[in-house]
Amino acid sequence: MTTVRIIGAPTDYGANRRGVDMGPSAIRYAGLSDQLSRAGVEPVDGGDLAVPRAEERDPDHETLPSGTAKFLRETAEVCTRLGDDVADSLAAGETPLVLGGDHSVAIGTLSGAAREADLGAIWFDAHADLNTPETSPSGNVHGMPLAAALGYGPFAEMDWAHAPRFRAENLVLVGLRSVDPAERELIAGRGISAYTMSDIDDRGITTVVEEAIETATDGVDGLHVSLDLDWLDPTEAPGVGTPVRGGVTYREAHSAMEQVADAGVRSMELVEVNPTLDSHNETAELATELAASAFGKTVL
Ligand code: HAR
Ligand code: MN
Ligand code: MN
Ligand code: MN
Repeated sequence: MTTVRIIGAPTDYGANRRGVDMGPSAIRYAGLSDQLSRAGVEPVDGGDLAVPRAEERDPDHETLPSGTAKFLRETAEVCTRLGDDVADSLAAGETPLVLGGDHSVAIGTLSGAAREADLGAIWFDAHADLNTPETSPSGNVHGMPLAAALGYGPFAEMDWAHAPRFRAENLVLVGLRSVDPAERELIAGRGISAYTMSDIDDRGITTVVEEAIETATDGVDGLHVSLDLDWLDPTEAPGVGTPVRGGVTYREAHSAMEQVADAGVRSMELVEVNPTLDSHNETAELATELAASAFGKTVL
């Protein structure tokens, strides 16, 4: 039986709106372990990483020669420990499931998951998360994890940020509807596969995800699934910090997760759940249901 190791990473360093640090509690409270058991995997909860509250940290954001990345030192510190935990879990034969926290935690997940294996990733997100400190409109690191993992811009000098065996050729973005100009250039210039919401409208979720799996898994050892809950339409997932209208439906999201379950998930993360913006914890509940689908839960 597959063991899924739950690793909480309760950060909100990477986002403007506070409260996403409560994501791991909200997701657990919504019944994650039960859902995973029903999916036929064995959940093991490793608890949360220690993450100092932002208020206790230096409010001076690290200014790099070429731009700003808020709380970059803190992000580096958490992601380094998270990367080690993810790598240890994989080495023990488990499937790590990281609970964010804001999407900057993906820097840690990817660096750990791509340490001993060639990694492909599908990024289910309204956003491209490809900004560098020099191109970011906000300075928020949750808009930068993919640029960090791939070593773009000033991240080239930051070894902690790299995912050593993860290449742009095996990255696929799915569900885009908010992309900054510099991100658009990187997608075109670095050969990153990307599907917008219009592609899903035109071709259907099944075809898009089928192609995404093919590209992400081509020639690699395993698949990472990064699920930013703002991928879904805000009517389904209101409890996220940066909602963008026009996202996927409840059923499209499940269908996509059922497809990745068939492909096999080596590591996964659920990020950007902000229970303070939610009603009755529904976004966390949705996250648990989608994780169960991704780990093979079926109706019959
Ligand atoms: N692209 C914008 C920025 O870099 C917004 C990032 C939005 N945040 C996320 N990422 N939730 O998926 O500031
Ligand atoms: Mn994101
Ligand atoms: Mn997003
Ligand atoms: Mn480098």
